[in-house]
Amino acid sequence: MANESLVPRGSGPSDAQGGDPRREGGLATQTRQRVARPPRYKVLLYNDDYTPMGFVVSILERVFGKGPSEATQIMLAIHNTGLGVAGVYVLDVAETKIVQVHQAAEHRGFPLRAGLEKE
Ligand code: TYC
Repeated sequence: MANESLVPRGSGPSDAQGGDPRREGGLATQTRQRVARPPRYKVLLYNDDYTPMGFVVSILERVFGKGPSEATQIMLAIHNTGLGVAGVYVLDVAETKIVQVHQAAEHRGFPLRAGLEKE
């Protein structure tokens, strides 16, 4: 019991080298903890000639949680360069955001498109 740490592996300084050998009965059992870092994906928005700027700003605010100023900057960057990054997420979240963009755009009859790119 006294030998059990409440600190999760990977969060203490000694875990960087795989655990304190003094806690392993004298055996130098240095195992490296694998910390899973799921891949992340950029959600891209593409420019088109018909979707109103205000609609793209509102999508960036409502779907991607941007404030009005950042949303406007991203929209203008897309307008000027052809595409831009709306946010970066794990795959299932990124896919859900893309569906939300396409549903909202289709509902209003706008051709706005979104896509994915691995970070
Ligand atoms: N180019 C559009 C316009 O001039 C605005 C726009 C910006 C459309 C970003 C799509 O992802 C987009 N009304």
